[in-house]
Amino acid sequence: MIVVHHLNNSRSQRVLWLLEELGVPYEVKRYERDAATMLAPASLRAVHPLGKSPVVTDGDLILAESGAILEYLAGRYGNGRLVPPPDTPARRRYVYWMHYAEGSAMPPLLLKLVFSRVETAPMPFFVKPVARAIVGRAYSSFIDPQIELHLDFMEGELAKSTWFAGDDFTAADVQMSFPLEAAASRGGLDASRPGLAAFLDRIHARPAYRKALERGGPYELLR
Ligand SMILES: N[C@@H](CCC(=O)N[C@@H](CS)C(=O)NCC(=O)O)C(=O)O
Repeated sequence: MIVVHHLNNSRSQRVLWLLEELGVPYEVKRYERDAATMLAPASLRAVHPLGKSPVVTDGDLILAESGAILEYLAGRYGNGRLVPPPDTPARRRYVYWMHYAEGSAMPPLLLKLVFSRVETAPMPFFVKPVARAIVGRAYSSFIDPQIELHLDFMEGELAKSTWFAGDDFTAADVQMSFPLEAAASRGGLDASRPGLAAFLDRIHARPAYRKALERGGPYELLR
């Protein structure tokens, strides 16, 4: 039996979603973030040394890293579904977006999260203005322009086809959902980018997405 080690409000939500799309049975083992640090509990390190989510176990296999997990599950259980045929333009786009989601789209969104925590962290009152100035500079000189650059790029790409790899929904759309949901939560993604907003509306309406929310519990991305 596949076990998804699921941390609340995290990337493992998209693993549940993919499994619902594939109609494959699975168990969910839940882990709760520490309320102060937002880190995963130490018990997740007993499953995988990094102690990050998602981790999936399937028999003797222990697999981390969401892109690798989605590739494994779609390849092993998909019978050709949700992955474009090899050596096609759609497959090349599929591979690109599978890597782009965590390799390029997430880093500036993660920086935004980290710097926003610095801004609100408890500190002596005389340090606060300095901290705010440093955070503001990081936002304006790098983080916000990078997020805008990526959002514009993704908006342009989604103007070419309904889904990221082409006209068919694939596991790459599942992988891309997390940076876009994170951008909607903390990166300024709104209706001014209609292609991306419509993508989010489309995925949120999918029955498998909704079923995965029922299995995973409340899902509210960190801001
Ligand atoms: N690139 C990894 C990132 C894994 C990751 O950082 N997961 C976050 C949840 S969204 C986590 O476990 N955070 C808690 C922690 O670092 O303790 C992936 O896509 O699986």
